Amino acid sequence: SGGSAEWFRAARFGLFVHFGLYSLAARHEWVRSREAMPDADYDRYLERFDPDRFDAASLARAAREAGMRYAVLTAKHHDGFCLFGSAHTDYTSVQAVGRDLVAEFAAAMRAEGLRVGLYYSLLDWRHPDFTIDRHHPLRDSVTPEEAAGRDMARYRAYLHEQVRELLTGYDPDLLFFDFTYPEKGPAEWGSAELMAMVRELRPGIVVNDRLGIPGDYVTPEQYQPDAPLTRDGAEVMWEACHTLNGSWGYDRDNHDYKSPDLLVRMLVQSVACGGNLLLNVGPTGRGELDPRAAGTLRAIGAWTSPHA
Ligand code: FUL
Repeated sequence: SGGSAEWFRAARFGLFVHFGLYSLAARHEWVRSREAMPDADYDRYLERFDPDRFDAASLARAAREAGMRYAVLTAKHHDGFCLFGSAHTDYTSVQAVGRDLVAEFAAAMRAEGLRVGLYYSLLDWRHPDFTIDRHHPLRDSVTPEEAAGRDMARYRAYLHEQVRELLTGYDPDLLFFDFTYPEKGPAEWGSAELMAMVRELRPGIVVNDRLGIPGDYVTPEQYQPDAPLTRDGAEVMWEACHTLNGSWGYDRDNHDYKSPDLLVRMLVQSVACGGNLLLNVGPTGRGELDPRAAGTLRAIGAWTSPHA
């Protein structure tokens, strides 16, 4: 950590943005795995992908007016689709629609004075070398021969090269890796080497703890700590991430929203316990905040900056 992470400790409140092809399905960001969709089925969303209402400037304004000081965008979620231009895959928003959404996002957030974070999924349900695992959508239909042809070392190289692209292309202030599970540990991701590369290319960057090795802060998910968090007796930086309605990706028919009042109390409790709150929105398939999400951010802003 060190002094360069001070902005993070002081920031208190950030916006998480889950946006990708799954936003078009409008039910859950895990839709591909949950419904065991083969590539051809999931490609329907790619064919229709047109984020004509993804307006990073208005997203940035909404975040600032809610009292947020940083924002984290899913540069690549588990489905493998990238919102940035990559020399290592065509499976990107740049190839699909000629738009680098990570670049748009980073510029817009900085213009509003917010720090820029990028979420990058370690899981990749599209990459041909990603090892079959219990979350993979094709887990039941892949033959042993196909699985045997997969080379995790090649995937690892891809992962490292893409993180390098994010670091050198967008100068993020924070990286949110996601995630490590018991049967796929730091060895699968080359976590130690990856972390060393990150620190070398961007000293002072803030990195979360989901590479399976210690990072700069810990990430309770959908769980609200009610006391400072400690590791080996010492307080650690933390950030609780929460959805508005239980889904990270846009979920059209889910009306189970947390009230602004509850969210403000969660923010207060995070601050009181020395942590941050990273509050998620899932823009629609066209890229805009739906009225419920936008209204929630405005209502929180009325509390954080009542005279704005
Ligand atoms: C989890 C992911 O599997 C969810 O889709 C979401 O991105 C959440 C923040 O992290 O581990």
